[in-house]
Parts: sequence; C-alpha cells; structure tokens
Amino acid sequence: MFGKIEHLGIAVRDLARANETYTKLLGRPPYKEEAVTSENVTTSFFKSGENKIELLAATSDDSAIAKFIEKKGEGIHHVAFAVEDIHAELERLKKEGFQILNEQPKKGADNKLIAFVHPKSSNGVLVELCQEIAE
Ligand code: CMX
Repeated sequence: MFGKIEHLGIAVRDLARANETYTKLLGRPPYKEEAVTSENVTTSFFKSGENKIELLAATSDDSAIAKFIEKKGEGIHHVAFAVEDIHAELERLKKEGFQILNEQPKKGADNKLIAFVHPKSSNGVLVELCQEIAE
C-alpha cells in the first residue's frame, strides 16, 4: 500500500549554495548529506515539521539530475511515496500499466530501497517508491 509522501526531491545546480538557501528558508540546516554513487548525485535532507525535502545535485554529466536541469532548469524533480512492500507495489503498478524504471529496487539515499515510475506514466511527475531498509 502507498503511505505518506516520504519526501520531495528538488534538483539543484550547486548543493552547497542550495543548502544555504534552504537553511535560510526553513530556519534549520540539513540533518544529513549523502552521496549516492549509483545515481551520480549528492544529496542533502531537510526537515520541515514532519516532512522531508531532499536536495539533489549531479556529480556527473550523465546523471539524471544533470539531464533534468539541462532540459527544465532547477526545480521539483520527484515526489517520493513511502511503501511497506516495494516489490508488491512494483508488481501492482506493472499490472496497472505504469512504466517502471527499475526491474529491481535499489539502495537509495537515507537507508531506503527505491524504484521509479516514468513521469510519462504519471502525468509528468517522476514518482519514487521508498521502502525503509530494516536495521
Ligand atoms: N520529472 C518530469 N519529467 C521528466 C523528469 C522528471 N524528473 N525527468 C525527465 N522528464 C521528462 C523529460 O523532460 C522528457 O520529456 P519530453 O519528452 O517531453 O521532452 C522525458 O521525460 C524524457 O524521458 P526519457 O527520454 O525516457 O529519459 P531521460 O533520459 O530524460 O530520463 C528518466 C528521464 C525519468 C527516465 C530518468 O531521469 C530516470 O531514470 N530517473 C530515475 C532515477 C533518478 O531520477 N535518479 C536521481 C535521483 C536519485 C535519488 O532520489 O536518490
């Protein structure tokens, strides 16, 4: 089952400068910075109440974030939903006709298993599924 919105992902050109901006905006610094080498990104995470914002910057030109910024500029890149059973949800979405971007979920930032639905399947929004990895 889909649960809460786990976080919003925002594509930025320069993570350090965006961290300064979002620290001023939200009134607190990021609680975590993490490189995700498999995705060629560096990330930082902010809390706003119970909600999370992830800033993502590309670490290489072939990163999804670099391509996104080149086409669309900086801005909201994805909406991530918490799921309890990512494999079951991917099967369900496939049967519903969504284009899934990962045959198998992979390890993403913030100790999560992640997988994506192509934005063309979901009205122009890149959807991420996130399952907490048990400690
Ligand atoms: N939101 C909305 N639309 C997007 C998009 C996004 N994030 N990224 C690309 N698009 C649009 C493009 O603008 C383009 O639209 P037009 O055809 O109208 O020009 C279309 O999708 C392109 O699709 P494509 O040719 O299939 O592929 P791209 O090479 O542009 O890659 C995508 C797009 C979504 C398949 C790729 O970015 C991907 O696999 N994303 C999942 C992984 C990812 O985003 N990783 C980074 C975050 C990791 C993390 O959260 O830790």
